Amino acid sequence: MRRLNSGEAFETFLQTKFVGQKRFSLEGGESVIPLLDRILTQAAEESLDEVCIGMPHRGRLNVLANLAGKSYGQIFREFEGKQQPGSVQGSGDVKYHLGTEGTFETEEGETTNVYLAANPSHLEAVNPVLEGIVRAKQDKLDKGEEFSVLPVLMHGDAAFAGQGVVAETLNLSQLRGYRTGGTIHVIVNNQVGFTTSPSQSRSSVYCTDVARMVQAPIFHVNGDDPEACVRVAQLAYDYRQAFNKDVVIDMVCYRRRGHNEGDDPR
Ligand SMILES: Cc1ncc(C[n+]2csc(CCOP(=O)(O)OP(=O)(O)O)c2C)c(N)n1
Repeated sequence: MRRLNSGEAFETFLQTKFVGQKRFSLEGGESVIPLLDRILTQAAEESLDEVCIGMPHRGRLNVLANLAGKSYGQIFREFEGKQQPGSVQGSGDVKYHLGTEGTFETEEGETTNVYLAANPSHLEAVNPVLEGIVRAKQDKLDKGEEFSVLPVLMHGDAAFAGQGVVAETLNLSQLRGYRTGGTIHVIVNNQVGFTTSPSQSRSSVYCTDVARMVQAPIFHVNGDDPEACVRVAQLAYDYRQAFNKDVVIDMVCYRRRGHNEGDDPR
């Protein structure tokens, strides 16, 4: 409840304070914040070494602020265009691409490290990069089959169905040379890709059908029911820990605004 409130308050604040500025809001899909909170809390309680997240632009600022421990001050400064002068991209767009490293803390004070990979605009390209980063971290820890670094990949519904690299990365997931002990995939399924409806962007029934190629369990959950989202997050986490295989959560929600805040939602 607390995470949901902070997630929502964060979006409302930015919408009021930085009118019309691009932020790729999470409005309509805020339940992903308590969903991720469950995964991170569980990881902290079970003393996993780290949770590594790869994600697209949508909801990124919210995840950075509410889960990855980046300060509000830093994010607002970036909104005001006062980011590092050394930044390669002069435009304010850099804020959706930057990664971070932080600490996640549970209500009881247990902690785990959180790593958010930097990503380019090219959707889903971060997937194999994140897996490689996780695999390298696991190899360095040298804990054998413990897989104590947990990869979490977030996706948009259109991108998950549309980008070939999703299938390529799933295909690597069980190979000795590449495996990372199971990735938790979270799809923020707002049922639109830019301006394209599902009926015009995929031939499969579900946006997650590509994950059936590795027989991953797929949970379809109502994003308007945060408690259900938290429950499937727990199930997905438990599945990953028990079987060390990929698992998918398809959180069906909506998008309140346009693709970004410069667009008319119509
Ligand atoms: C590889 C790639 N193709 C196209 C684009 C242009 N593009 C940016 S956002 C977007 C729609 C993505 O829709 P979805 O994955 O459902 O995420 P949403 O924005 O709805 O959260 C597209 C096509 C891109 N960024 N990367």
